[in-house]
Amino acid sequence: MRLIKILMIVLLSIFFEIAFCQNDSFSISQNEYAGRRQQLLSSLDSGTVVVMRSGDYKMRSNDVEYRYRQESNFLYLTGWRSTNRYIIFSPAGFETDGKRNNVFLFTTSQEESKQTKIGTNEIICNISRFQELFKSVLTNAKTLYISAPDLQFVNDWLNDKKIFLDKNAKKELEQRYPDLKVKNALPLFGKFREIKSEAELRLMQKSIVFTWNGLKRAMMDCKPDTWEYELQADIEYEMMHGGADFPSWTSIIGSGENSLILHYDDNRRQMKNGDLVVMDVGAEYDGYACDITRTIPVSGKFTKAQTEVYNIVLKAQEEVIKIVKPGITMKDMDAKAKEVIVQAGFGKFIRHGVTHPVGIDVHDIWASDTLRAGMVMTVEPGIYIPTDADSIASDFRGFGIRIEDDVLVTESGCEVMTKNVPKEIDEIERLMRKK
Ligand SMILES: [Mn+2]
Repeated sequence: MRLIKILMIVLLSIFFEIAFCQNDSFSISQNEYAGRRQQLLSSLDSGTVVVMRSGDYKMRSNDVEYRYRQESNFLYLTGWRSTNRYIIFSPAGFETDGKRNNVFLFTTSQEESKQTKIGTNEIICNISRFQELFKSVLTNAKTLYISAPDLQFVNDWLNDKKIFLDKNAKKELEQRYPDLKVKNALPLFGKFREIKSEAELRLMQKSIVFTWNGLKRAMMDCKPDTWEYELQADIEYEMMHGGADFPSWTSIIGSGENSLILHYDDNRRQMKNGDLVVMDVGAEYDGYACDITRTIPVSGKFTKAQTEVYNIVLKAQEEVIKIVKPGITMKDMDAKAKEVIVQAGFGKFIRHGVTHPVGIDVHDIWASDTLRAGMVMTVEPGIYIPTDADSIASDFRGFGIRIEDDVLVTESGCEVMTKNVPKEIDEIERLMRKK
């Protein structure tokens, strides 16, 4: 009996190991994180030090915090998901515990220390050693780059005083180390983060699948008298059921005149026959976002005026996607969308740019706005016609239409990562008939 029990435990642990590894193949590997740290390190001049702190908890209301989200660059370099962590990069190196190290990772977690695979020039230290090591590393540094998400602007409105915590910290450091220049670390990361690895693309593709499942559920559920929050629930149900961390931002479900408000997220309106509803949503899966918008008719059928405007937006989107390839700029993309919409006579109803990068952040960071293979960005033209637009026939007024896909730049052109999410009018109407 005992032997069988032991055998069972062994078999079960092998099974879990396999299950865990399979799950892991979607995640960013420890090697990839270590590679990213080495890449950043080797891009730095020898007199440079980079210091980074993790993100902090943010208060929602008395004693209640928002769910924790790691600061994006910290996440990019470690995969760690906790607050009160630090990293120091020192290309010159510093002798610690009998060897010269260039990267110092600070944590209190045994688990993180055990799981994190470090290179020969890296060391994991307890947080209690941070101040001592930081001071030592700074003694010979010329430039210090800081990523300090908690040192931000504070408005002391009682004394009518604006307090810039990061500027004050910088001033004090520069006084203490007269040869030191303190700079913001943010611009260091764009050139690495802008190119997505295979593993990153797999995670984004996962987030797209859950978001698409949600949009499909919402399209099939939508009818007159449905509330906006019901569609939000449909979409977020599929995201969370799929294992997403959370929606990457508060889902935007804007119907009727709410479709004209770009960042409307109250989602409290009951939808009426004849309305359009803009759904701008994206899951965050294992740290990676996607960003998809679909605009659908609440009744299940677009009106004639809605069809006309919708097809102009769709054409603008298709024309932009056609020109996407390495060497093209974001400005070129904007110009192309504008050209199509202006030609159709709706130029004055453009309200936003046609693209932004997507990745760890839903509005991700790039170092340059010229496209390179491996970049992912949205293509999202929109037309928004206010109710008082008296230059245009009345059945064209009072609605907004946006269509948004996520596009990967390839060597020869591009690939629409969200291509399975229907956007042709007949595809949407067909799906909405399937209740
Ligand atoms: Mn977007």
